[in-house]
Amino acid sequence: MNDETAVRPQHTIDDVEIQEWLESLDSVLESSGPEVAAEILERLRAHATVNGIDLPFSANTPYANTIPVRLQPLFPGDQELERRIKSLIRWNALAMVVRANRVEHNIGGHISTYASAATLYEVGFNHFFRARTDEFEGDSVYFQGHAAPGIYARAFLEGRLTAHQLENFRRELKPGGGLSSYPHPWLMPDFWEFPTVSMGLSPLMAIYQARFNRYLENRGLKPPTDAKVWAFLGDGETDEPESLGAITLASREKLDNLIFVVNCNLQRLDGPVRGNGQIIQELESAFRGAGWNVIKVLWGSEWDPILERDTEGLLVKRMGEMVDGEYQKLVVSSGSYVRETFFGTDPRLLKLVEPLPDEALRRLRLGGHDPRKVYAAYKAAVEHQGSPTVILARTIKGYGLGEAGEGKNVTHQQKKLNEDELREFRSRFGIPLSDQDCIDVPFYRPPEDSAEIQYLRSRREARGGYVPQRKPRAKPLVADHDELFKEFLEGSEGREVSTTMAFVGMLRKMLKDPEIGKLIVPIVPDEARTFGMESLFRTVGIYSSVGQRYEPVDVNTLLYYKEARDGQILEEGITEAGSMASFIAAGSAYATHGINTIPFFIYYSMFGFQRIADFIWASADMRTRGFLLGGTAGRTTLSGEGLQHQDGNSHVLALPVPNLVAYDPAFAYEIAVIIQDGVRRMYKDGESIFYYLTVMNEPYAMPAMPGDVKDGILRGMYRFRKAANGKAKLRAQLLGSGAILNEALRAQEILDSKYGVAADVWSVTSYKELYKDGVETERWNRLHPGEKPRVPYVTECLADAPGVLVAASDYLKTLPNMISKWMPRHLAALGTDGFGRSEGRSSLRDFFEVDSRFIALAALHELFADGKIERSVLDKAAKDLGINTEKSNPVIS
Ligand SMILES: Cc1ncc(C[n+]2csc(CCOP(=O)(O)OP(=O)(O)O)c2C)c(N)n1
Ligand SMILES: [Mg+2]
Repeated sequence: MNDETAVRPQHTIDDVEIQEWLESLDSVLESSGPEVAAEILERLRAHATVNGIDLPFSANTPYANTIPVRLQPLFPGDQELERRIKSLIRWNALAMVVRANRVEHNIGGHISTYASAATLYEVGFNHFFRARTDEFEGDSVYFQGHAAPGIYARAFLEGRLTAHQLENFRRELKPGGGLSSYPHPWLMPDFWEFPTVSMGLSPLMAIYQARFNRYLENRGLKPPTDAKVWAFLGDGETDEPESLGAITLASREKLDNLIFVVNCNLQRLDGPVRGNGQIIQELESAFRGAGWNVIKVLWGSEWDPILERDTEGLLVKRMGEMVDGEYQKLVVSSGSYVRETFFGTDPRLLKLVEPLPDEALRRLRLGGHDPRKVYAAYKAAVEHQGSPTVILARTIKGYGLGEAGEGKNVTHQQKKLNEDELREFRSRFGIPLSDQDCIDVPFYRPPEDSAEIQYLRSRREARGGYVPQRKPRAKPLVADHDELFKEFLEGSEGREVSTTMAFVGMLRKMLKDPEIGKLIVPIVPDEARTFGMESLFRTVGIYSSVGQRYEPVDVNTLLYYKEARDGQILEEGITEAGSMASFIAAGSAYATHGINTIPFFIYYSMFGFQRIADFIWASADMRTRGFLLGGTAGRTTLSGEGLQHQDGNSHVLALPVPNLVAYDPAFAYEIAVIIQDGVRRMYKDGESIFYYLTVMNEPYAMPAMPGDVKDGILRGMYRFRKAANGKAKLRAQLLGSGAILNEALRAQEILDSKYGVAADVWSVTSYKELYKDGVETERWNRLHPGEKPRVPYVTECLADAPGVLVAASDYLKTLPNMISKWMPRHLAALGTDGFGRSEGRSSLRDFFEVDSRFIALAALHELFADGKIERSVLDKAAKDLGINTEKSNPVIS
């Protein structure tokens, strides 16, 4: 204890004093309004700080509703009818899951997520979500994946899905079709728009979607509207780093077209989200700190009169004291327990609820289950300007399931209800089914002319139609773009350029094209200079919703950093996930906006699939179109950077994405052919595919296209250069990809000049395409044994190509190996399995054994194995080529 505190008189807080302060604030509120009250509090805070009072920082507000009763708008709907409709949806959603699991044990499905979120969705459906129409672009709604049964159940009442389809929930392969477990546009392309079930992706995608909507407006590609992006998330989901990872972008960009609704049922799959804390308060401070408008919807209307009686603020204080684990327990407890545990801490609190019987205490609703509170929050959110809004709505997981799981830790997995539980649920929600009937859990839809169906239809009509609904509306492109790409087929006339430079040249030209120029969306995560794209800064500008408020430091240079409201480049900063979310928004605009934007997302190739593969998977599901470009690709082509940067994996990681077309091109003309064809397939023919191309930074002369090899380029391989001496006795076929094709060409010379081996060199542009063709051919032959067998393309290519086979790429050996079974002879596969190294290109290629010497040696070894050359020739070759046969194994060293 220091002297100062020793002499200071001890002063305990006096309730009377507090009361006086509160009363005077109330009177200011009444006489002068909230702005003046806020100003006074702000001044008090400043005064306190100046006088040395160390006020702890808190971004939190009390554990109370953000919107006070006096500011609550009137509920505009027929509350009773809406309750009945919601009850029917609850029943049918439950029926879907229960029935599905009766027929097929373990087929899964979730009851409790929708049960907790029903009011949050129904208020949205009846009063807010606007459909996409010819006149209005519509709102974009990201539904929580596990709430899908509720969304289907509503579509059933709307007459959009049949009982047969509901019956086949999670049984998509049943005759007549079924319903996918979660929102998958790939599987239900007329219904779902946004894949959300991999948790954490949808909040980030929604933020970038809202931002992209503004981008389209600021660039004049669509008129400004007040369309909203709604994202519904679970409170547990917010633990995914992606969920909150971009919230500052949303506030920085003032995305008041974005609304998050976090269903705070305080539980996730295993148990409480924050048993020992308060997830709502935690989220509030994170979002408020990030500049969001936060609306807490914690307490239902039944609490209002009690709160009104509490003139001392004791109840709100008590509400803020409980941790979530305790709250969860209260939910499943009796009224007397609530009285004792919650109110019993202070006689004054007990007095507040004295008039209420225990049953009433048990039935005190939470805010997220009260349509009036939810409506008030949504209305405030859509009217709010200048920042995005998050609604933190308190609910009960498994609401209405009673003994079958309400609020219990096991509720997430609950898929079966016994007869009593079904009857209880039926009674609680007033479903007109008899005791006997309800145990069969039939789907129930009232007649078309019932008040419920009429009301539901009229509400949707007023909002423009049904949601969700996916309706691609963009008109196909018409031009063939031959002229645009022609110059790139001609080669660089000896000038050394990298494939990245060649691509950037094409991008520059595409940006000027009258048809597609405006539609191109270049996306970079702080890597434009790496790829030599800085010239685009000046020509098309970097998108900034506020333009450029400063004079750039390099304004006097030709390529200065130009930001503009109508800038075309999305310079995302260091966020591959965010950039990918922009890619998804731009690549799906043909469906969401009816605009054929063509995204080109170029990034450091190692930080693509390796880091954000799940977003790539989601974009595939969403039928996103566009081009992903893995820059600085190739494990030995990217020199210096080492283990973390050198990518020898991405083409393997691209394999599992079914609708992704992947290429590892070597030359500019290959890229031109691939991109031109890609634009045609995606934007003219409307194929639901997207592209992955690796581009590299090794400069070399780009040859002209050797004849018409377009078909081969697209199908995955073509003969680039024949052997000079086709009559030689010793023959080889060398397959190279990307920058390693040049090594194969050098090996061709070595083999010819030193060992009399005549080799043809093939450019393999896509092992994935060759593989797809191979497995597809095999399958067709298997299923059509009576017909003339088809031949895999790779077999066809090599059928008349004599000699041993060697393939080399800058990626794992598994790529050539996976197609070797369709080759006429044994294949020696060279590749870059292992960890990269900080080194120069030639040392790296020596280390990974993929340079021209190793390719030549591999060919000689194959010839030796075939008995075509002597062992001594092979040994001497290793020596002459300077190959250390005892060197370390790159795969595991
Ligand atoms: C990335 C990812 N990890 C795990 C899961 C599996 N999973 C599905 S729902 C769930 C719990 C969800 O809790 P919460 O977000 O709070 O939603 P609630 O159902 O409570 O509304 C988990 C772990 C998933 N779908 N996605
Ligand atoms: Mg939850």
